[in-house]
Amino acid sequence: MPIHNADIAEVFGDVADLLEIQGGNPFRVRAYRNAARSVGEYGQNLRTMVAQGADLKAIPAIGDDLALKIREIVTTGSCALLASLRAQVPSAITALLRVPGLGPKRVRTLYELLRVQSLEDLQRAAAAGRVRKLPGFGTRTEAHLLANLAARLDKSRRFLFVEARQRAEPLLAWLAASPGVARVEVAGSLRRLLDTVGDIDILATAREPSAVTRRFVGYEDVVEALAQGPTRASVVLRGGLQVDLRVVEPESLGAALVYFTGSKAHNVALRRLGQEHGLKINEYGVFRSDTRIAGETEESVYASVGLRWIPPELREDQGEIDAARGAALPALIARDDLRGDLHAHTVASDGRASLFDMAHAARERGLSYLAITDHSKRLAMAHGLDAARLAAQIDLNAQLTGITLLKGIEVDILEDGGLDLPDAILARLDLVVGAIHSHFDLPRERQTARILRAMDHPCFSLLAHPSGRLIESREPCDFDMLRVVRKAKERGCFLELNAQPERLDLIDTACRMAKDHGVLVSIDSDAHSVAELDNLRYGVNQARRGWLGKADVLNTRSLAKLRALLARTMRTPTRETSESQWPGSNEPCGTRVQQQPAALQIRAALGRTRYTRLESSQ
Ligand code: DGT
Ligand code: CA
Ligand code: CA
Repeated sequence: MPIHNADIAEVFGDVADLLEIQGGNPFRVRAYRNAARSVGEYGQNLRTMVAQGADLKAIPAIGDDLALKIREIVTTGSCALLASLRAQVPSAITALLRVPGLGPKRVRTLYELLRVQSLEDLQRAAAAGRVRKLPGFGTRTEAHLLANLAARLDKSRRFLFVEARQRAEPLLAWLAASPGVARVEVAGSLRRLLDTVGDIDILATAREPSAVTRRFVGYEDVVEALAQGPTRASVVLRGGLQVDLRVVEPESLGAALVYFTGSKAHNVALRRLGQEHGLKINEYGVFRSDTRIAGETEESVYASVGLRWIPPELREDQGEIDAARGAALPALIARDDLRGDLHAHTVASDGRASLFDMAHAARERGLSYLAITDHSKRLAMAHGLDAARLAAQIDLNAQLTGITLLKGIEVDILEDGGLDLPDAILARLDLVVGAIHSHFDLPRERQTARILRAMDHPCFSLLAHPSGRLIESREPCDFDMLRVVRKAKERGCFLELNAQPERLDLIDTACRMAKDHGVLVSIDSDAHSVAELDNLRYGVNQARRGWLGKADVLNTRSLAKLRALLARTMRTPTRETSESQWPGSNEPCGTRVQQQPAALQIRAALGRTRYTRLESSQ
């Protein structure tokens, strides 16, 4: 079976997981993780590159050893290292890593101390109260695990949009190349650009339908044909994703597309509207008595009940039908509307490309500004940022044409809502991106208070990946989104829609809440490599699901307008400002920064009252 980039990425990811479970060298683990990511996002087909003898080391994060591994996987279809790791660690154990709340370290503890090897083992152990006694676990973690496991064991797996899209594209091309095929269209959640996809739905029209279903089950990636008939078939692809194909009559294509695009809730609402018009709407067409009055195109189906065509992203029965009747559908944002990106990393923190390379790549992608927002975590860097790095950014701006770099930071929001860097540094930046990277499981009241307090900081510009969720692997934090949106409105700051495919955070409904409150959303790549700048389009997908138009998005603004908006979020901290002010924040930074780590400084500077307020609000 031919190997795709995604397969190689999966092998490297599995190697990293297994090495980490075994307590392997963290650098080696990281090398495999980076390689997995890099290969997964690489634009060219590695199988072809190997066949052509191309230099695999041109791929970011791939050195000699990993290049050999890629060659091995492509030519033999397997990886000896992975096989030997698997022989040492029970295979079901990797499934444990996908349980929210379990990382390699905890999985290792579970395996070593309780011999837990599968989801079922874990459920038994947790139900018997044995998990809470392990080091690093507790009653609360155990309860979380039980809840997550129950959800996981009865719900079939969902796939990231990006993976489903990657698997679907070559399959669609394969079907489109079938003799006698006229149209091939994707439907279902994939067409609605949902962040996760349960299965792929495809519709086709063809002269000879059974020839298409035959060709479909013969696709190179099919591992199992679940059903095959003259007009429909279902298969499972390598990787476990199911695909349903239906071949329909051309005069029904529009009706079938509406039906199989869904969502179910949208269809139900549409059918009800049809009934009010004395019409029957199904996957074959729109009928009055037994006469077909529409169905060849989607437009004709919607028009039959007095509606404009509704973009698939909006078909969730969330008011889109009323909007389509009143000509009030939003003009949705498109990728080309974005003029810049306000969240990106470089080698100065955990990014993999230089400042220069990121700037060039952003310009190549049609962006006119890019905010460099490396992490605050390594405190030594705070000083680097202060001097060398800011200087480098300014120098680079002088050399660059066609793109402007903005000085930013991704600063950790500490457990108490303080920011992980001294105010004096923050106040010198163009924007401050605040993010939660720890204490994801605070109780709702405390989590909300923590975020609100961070946003109250006079230099706070943008709340990055607000919920902290990682799709299928970390649950969102529990906090009051409405209060956060209102705070953003009050402070004039912004919410991010992080475009990493496993984040897509804000979720669609939160985007809409922001829009309804007049809070601008920033669609950011959070790129850690040049290739990840292309994540922006996944963010745009999600924004469209959230009803956002060009005007609702911060980074559709020109640089001048953006600067003006950002400047308003950067108030010079002074002791006098009330509520949102930190004690001690108007100290000049110079000498103090050198004396002690920033976090200590901030903690020392924090007033006792604030702690009291946070605790008492619980
Ligand atoms: P997924 O696959 O879970 O990500 O979500 P969908 O929306 O792709 O759902 P799927 O694959 O089960 O079905 C595709 C579309 O077909 C769905 O969005 C609406 C339509 N559909 C499926 N079953 C029914 C049904 O029982 N009633 C109606 N009205 N529509 C259905
Ligand atoms: Ca589906
Ligand atoms: Ca389906």
